[in-house]
Amino acid sequence: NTDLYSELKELVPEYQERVKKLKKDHGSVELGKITVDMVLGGMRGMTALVWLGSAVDPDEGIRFRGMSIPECQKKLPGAFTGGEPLPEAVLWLLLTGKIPSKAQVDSLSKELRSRATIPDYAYKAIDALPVSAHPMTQFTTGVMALQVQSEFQKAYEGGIAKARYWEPTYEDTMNLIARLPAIAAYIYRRKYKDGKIIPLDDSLDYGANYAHMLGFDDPEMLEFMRLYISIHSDHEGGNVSSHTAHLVASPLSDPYLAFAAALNGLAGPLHGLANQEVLRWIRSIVAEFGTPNISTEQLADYINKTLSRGQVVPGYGHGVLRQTDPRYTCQREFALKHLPNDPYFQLVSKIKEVVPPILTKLGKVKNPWPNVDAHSGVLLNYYGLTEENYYTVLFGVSRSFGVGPQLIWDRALGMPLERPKSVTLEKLEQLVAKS
Ligand code: AMX
Repeated sequence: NTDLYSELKELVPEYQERVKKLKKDHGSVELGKITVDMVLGGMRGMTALVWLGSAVDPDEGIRFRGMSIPECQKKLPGAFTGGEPLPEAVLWLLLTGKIPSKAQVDSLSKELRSRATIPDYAYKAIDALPVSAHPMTQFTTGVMALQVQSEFQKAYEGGIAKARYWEPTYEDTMNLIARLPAIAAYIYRRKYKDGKIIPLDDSLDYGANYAHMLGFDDPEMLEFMRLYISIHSDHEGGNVSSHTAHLVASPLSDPYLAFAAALNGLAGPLHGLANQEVLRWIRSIVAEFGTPNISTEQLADYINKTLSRGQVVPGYGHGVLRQTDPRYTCQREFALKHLPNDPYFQLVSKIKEVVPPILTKLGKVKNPWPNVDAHSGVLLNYYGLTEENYYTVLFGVSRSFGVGPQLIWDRALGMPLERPKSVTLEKLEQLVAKS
């Protein structure tokens, strides 16, 4: 079966049954304690969400439906034998839990291309903003304009039954994913190039097409883009962008509304904007010393200077991870293969040696190791995508591959409106006094 919708339709009753059984037979099983630290500490470690597509192990990092990044690289179809996983393959895997064949992936590529028509008013909505607007502001605006075509909203107004909510959610999600690259590429070309739209190439897969529409045709860049989208797709459900999408969709806001909200969370410097901050910080090091070729001592001084200004070292640390992010490692492997002599890559390698002991010495940083954002910028910079303020848009396009499938499952599984309990500070003090 090469049709993703039919494949999903077959799975829905089985998953619904599993959720029903969990609720009926085990609804009152306790999963852990809630401490004051958790309530005051951004809910770290609190098991509070179900997320089907992926899970993050603190030491081993992300697994997509149980598969590590190296396993995905081995088992998911690429554009050519031995190539990086195609984002379409990751989408199929996240949605169905099954490894797709090349024929299934090719069919999905085609389906996404066929859905990629952009209404003119979406470009006009972006044009209404000054070119100086941050690319993420322009991106959210474009996504909000696409919302006008929401199938879910139309179906809801038409009185669709609850059991069928997931069907227009699927339509919206696939349309949204399909249309993001053209919107995102338009923003890039408007802000940094001649403003002319490069049309979709019917012979290219999703990742390659996005690079092509941005204006890049080097096969190595196309391949990096496939890897980039695949590894940035999903990172379980509690991170700000994923959790935001799930929360905002929970009162039955459609996927466009939910995803635009997710993008606004991704645009925060402690989350997705960190990739922009990393390259900017690396450039500031190079500007300070006049060269990327600096000694370990010079680098340590600069890191300490950053910290003494009360700033964080961007690209280091994580809310869940406690080891080097495998998304960092696979980008490093890509760089070692394709650009081992690039001076910026060599500086990134040096930073990885010097930062962790310094952060560890602070005594408060739970994870001194690099995350995904510590690496992506130098690779993009090498291939000519040098405008770091654009980087979070690439992350945003990719994140739709993880958030979208979960929104479909949220509706298929009848997930309710999300509404945790808050307490006042006085109430918290009373509760503590009683214990
Ligand atoms: N540089 C300096 N200080 C850091 C640090 C870093 N890279 N990472 C953590 N710390 C500090 C925190 O600011 C906090 O200090 P405080 O107690 O004075 O407020 C202390 O260490 C404890 O923080 P933590 O429990 O280790 O981290 P967290 O779960 O609260 O936050 C994160 C995680 C990612 C926000 C944090 O590590 C950070 O700010 N990193 C830099 C920004 C970054 O790279 N973000 C991208 C993360 C991945 C992503 O979402 N794309």
